[in-house]
Amino acid sequence: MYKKFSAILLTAATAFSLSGTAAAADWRAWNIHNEGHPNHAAMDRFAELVGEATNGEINLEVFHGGVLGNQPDALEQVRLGAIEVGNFNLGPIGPMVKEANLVSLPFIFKSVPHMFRVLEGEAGQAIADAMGEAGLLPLAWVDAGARSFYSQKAINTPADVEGLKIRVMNNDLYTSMISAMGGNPSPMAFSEVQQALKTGVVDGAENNFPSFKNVGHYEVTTHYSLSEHLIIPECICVNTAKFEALSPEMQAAVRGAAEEAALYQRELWAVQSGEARTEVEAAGIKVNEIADKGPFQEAMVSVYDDYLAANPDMKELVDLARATE
Ligand code: GTR
Repeated sequence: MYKKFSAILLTAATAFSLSGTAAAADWRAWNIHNEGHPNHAAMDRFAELVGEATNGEINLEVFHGGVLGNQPDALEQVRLGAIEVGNFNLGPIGPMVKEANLVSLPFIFKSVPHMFRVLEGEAGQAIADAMGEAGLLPLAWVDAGARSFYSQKAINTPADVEGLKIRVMNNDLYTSMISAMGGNPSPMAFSEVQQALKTGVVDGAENNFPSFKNVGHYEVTTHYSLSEHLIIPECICVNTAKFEALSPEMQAAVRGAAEEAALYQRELWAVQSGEARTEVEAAGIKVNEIADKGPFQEAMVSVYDDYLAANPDMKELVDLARATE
């Protein structure tokens, strides 16, 4: 009898907690992108899916366009739990979570599918665990294509970068990367890059086609050179403590929503990155293929040597990535 009663109570409690009648939690999500970028649509979809999967118990509001702060600041906010969720690039996570720096080593991945295979393997698990411990639990990985250089001239060899002031994201690996080619690295927030390109504060930057297009960098440069030197994944990440405070059912609901939103993002990315390229070319951007990326890769040998000398414990992850087919 007692057993039956408690079972009924438990069922009622479950129904209650998933019915939307329990106090709903308001969560905020950070996103850097504006409308028209695949991640803008994917994050809106994530918010809808979270609402559906949790029966409204988690009400997720997405703040697009970086209005909650620049990326390094927003990362700290999520780690602290002041913002619950974010769509983050792993580049600026490297200075906070050493393992995440694997993906910021130039040319570490052979292709985007290779990058995903590495993330799905042991190396990806090590990165996810370390991020979770740092307060930034990745729920799903999303596609950010490959990053290439753009400026007022075509870049075909590392020598073409010599003397150029190139904006990079906040991570010492990127400053080393530019310095190794004889360029002058300039770490800067994404929101400042268009103006910096326009006024000549920097001579160039590097990014994928959707970001190059979405924030108007193509309006203030002339050449996009397909160096594809970095293939950096992004995540839908959540504050670890807030996620772990959820019931197992709610955790599964939120994770499931992130996984579905990430699949949607990858589909959008596949289509819209091609469209972004077509659009910037139609607007006058000259896109040049780089027939031989060998000289760029050779220029990165010193970046790897210095990085691994300072971080010998990262060798295992580098070897794992390289050994992944
Ligand atoms: C974009 C990325 C953003 C941000 C930006 C940048 O491709 O999606 O999260 O990292 O690049 O260059 O700062």
